[in-house]
Amino acid sequence: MKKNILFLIFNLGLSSWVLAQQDFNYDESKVPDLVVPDLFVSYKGEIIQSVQDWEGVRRPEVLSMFANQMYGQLPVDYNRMEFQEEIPAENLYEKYGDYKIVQIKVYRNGGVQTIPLHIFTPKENQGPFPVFLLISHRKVDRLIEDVEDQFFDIRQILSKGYAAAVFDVEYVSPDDKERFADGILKNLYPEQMQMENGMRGLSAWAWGAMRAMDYFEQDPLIDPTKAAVVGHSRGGKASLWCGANDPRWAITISNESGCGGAAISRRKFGETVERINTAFPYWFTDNFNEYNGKEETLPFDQHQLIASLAPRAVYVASAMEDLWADPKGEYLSLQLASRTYGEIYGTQLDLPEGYEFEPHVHQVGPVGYHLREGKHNLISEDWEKFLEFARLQFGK
Ligand code: GTR
Repeated sequence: MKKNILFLIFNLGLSSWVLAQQDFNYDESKVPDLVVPDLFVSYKGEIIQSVQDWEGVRRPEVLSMFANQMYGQLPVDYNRMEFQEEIPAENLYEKYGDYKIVQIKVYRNGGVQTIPLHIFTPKENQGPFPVFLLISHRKVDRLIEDVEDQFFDIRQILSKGYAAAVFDVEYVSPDDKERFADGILKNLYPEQMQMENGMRGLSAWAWGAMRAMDYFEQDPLIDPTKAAVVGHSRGGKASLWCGANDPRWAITISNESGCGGAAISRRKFGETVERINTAFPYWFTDNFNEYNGKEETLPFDQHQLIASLAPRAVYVASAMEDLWADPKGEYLSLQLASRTYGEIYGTQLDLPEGYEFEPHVHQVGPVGYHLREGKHNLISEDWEKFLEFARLQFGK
């Protein structure tokens, strides 16, 4: 009986959520003409042509605008950090690799935050191994307990010679409207909570991935120069923000990150800025509310976040049934951003201009994209393509 009531409540919740999603635009003919800020004209009106202009002027000013108006600050100061390695009693992946948990302890102004980082390294060959780090908003213990799980496809990653690492955002900033400050915001950076452009959930998760990279840099089994940061959906928004700010990541991967991630905000297709700020007020900094219903006034768009990753490698993935995340907007963003590789760094990429709404894959030098069949999720098919992309980048 209790089970039935719970089931009913769950379904009512789910159907009202689905109904709420129906109120948004999915009609391409109602999408405004694509007029987005120019990648290569600075806020002062200077024309950006060289690597020096790009790295010295444009990229930093755009990233600081994103920090002040959207994602919030990414403080990088702390007093010290410690790493404590533990070998778990059970390793369900014994056949494929070794398993350890590293407790990352970060200290600042008398506060401390402990983040468990789970790392699997391949059995075959010797390290140092290239590594994939997943920013997970799903419970990591459950992902690891289920050997068949695809969201964090440990078996596939290990079999292809990569290390697989993951942390649960719960230990950095819980993915919860009420509790999001119960992590680094309370323990390490309380002053950020008072700031209108202060750190919130997504920046905190990006910060967590950076601390994992700090650990990789001193583990002899990991090759930190061959590291990919991956996130799905809300995690994909954080992985893009992390990769854009931290050049240590050779590859940045966003899976179905949609609004606030890879998708162009000005298209207002599927999820909108107002809707995301209302449903998830703790993901973005307070200033982002200024743009509710006014996407055209944003001083940037998401293609500029992706462009900030150049010349490093970037991969964007979409799913056909995931209209809420605007697959076409995700692709257009990548396609526009790819100009940076050509015009600034001299690597002409020629990603196709048109967008066919059928499954396709484009992997052109340091830029990759796929649209697969199916729903919003991270599955083995996505990992397979990410691993192939990494092989092309690293030659392994
Ligand atoms: C949705 C949200 C999206 C996306 C997604 C997810 O409810 O509207 O922006 O982040 O959650 O993380 O799966």
